[in-house]
Amino acid sequence: MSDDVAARATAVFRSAYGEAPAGRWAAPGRANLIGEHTDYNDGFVLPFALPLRTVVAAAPQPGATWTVRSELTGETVTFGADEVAESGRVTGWGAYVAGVLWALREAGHPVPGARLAIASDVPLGAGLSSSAALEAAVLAALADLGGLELPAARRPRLAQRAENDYVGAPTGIMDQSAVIRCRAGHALFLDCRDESVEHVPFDLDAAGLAVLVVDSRAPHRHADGEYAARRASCERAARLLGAAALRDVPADGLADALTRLDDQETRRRVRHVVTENQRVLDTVALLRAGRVREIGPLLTASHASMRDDFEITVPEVDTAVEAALAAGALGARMTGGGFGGCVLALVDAERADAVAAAVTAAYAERGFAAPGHVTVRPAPGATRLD
Ligand code: GAF
Repeated sequence: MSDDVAARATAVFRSAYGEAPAGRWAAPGRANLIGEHTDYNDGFVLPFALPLRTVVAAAPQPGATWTVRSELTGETVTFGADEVAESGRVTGWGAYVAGVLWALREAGHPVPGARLAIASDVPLGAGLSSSAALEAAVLAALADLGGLELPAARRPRLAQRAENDYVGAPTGIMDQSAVIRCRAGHALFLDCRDESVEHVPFDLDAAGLAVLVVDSRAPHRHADGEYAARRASCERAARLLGAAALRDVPADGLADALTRLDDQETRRRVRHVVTENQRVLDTVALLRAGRVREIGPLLTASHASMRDDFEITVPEVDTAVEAALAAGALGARMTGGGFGGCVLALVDAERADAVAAAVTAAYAERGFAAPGHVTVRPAPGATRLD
């Protein structure tokens, strides 16, 4: 599939510009194994890269002009120095490209003009970080074309600036870190406060396991506003508790912290973040010890916390989780920002098809549109292909 998407990017480039690209760069989508809405609380996350990728084919062009063709829409967007001098000037999918240019220039990097063509296997709007994949692939292409000194560890903040300050989505650092820094066969244990990472082995094959990713196909309902509201609520709670961030409330200090908050909703939000950080640490400890099968209950507990305390799930994702567990999944949870998106289920490899069928049947019973599903292994992060 990935070879295919790379070939498609070349074909789009050739048809747009009538020549071969100078190179191709790929960045994956991601799933988050555990640690949801902890990143902007300076906490812990544990994502892994998916074998679904966005590929950018690119070549330099003279002057400060950038031209981008998208396979998906068939559109070509062109912008110049003015559009990337000020945030928000380009809208739609082109904003993710212009945002990366803007962030690079804001950070003082000279970026050469370029022609780009984009093809992707990462589904849009499924909560698998298609936007971070686009940002990371464009960033990799521009950094190489411009000969920029830009170590991988510094790239996520640049891509996040594109998303936060150019596009205007107030996301944390997880998605950009995942798509840039993940390694095949591993999950990325990221401390979102100092961006230190540990590549934790996540060897599903050795354990006879599979991760089934179910696309809930639930329409995103007010996801942007609800995300911003959750973030604001966490930041307010941290202020009330006199903490720099909710990361600073330890699990054994939770009960005391809850007594110091003034309303039930804020207490639920704080309880989710504090317990979720601890679940990430517990999951990492099990993975380090090679006890992959045993992480299931932590995944399921994370889902319950997102459903009951953080209140970011919807009936479709709850149905998928319940059906997967009833069909024998070792654990299951929604992954990503919420209000739709995907569910991941940890299953015995030979049960993957049966679990997927059970979820599909439960959907039919509830009258939901049929879900999508795919089994995945942890894949590599952003890279130059050729
Ligand atoms: C979205 C955001 F982009 C991430 O930063 C993160 O907050 C996630 O939702 C929730 O864990 O993917």
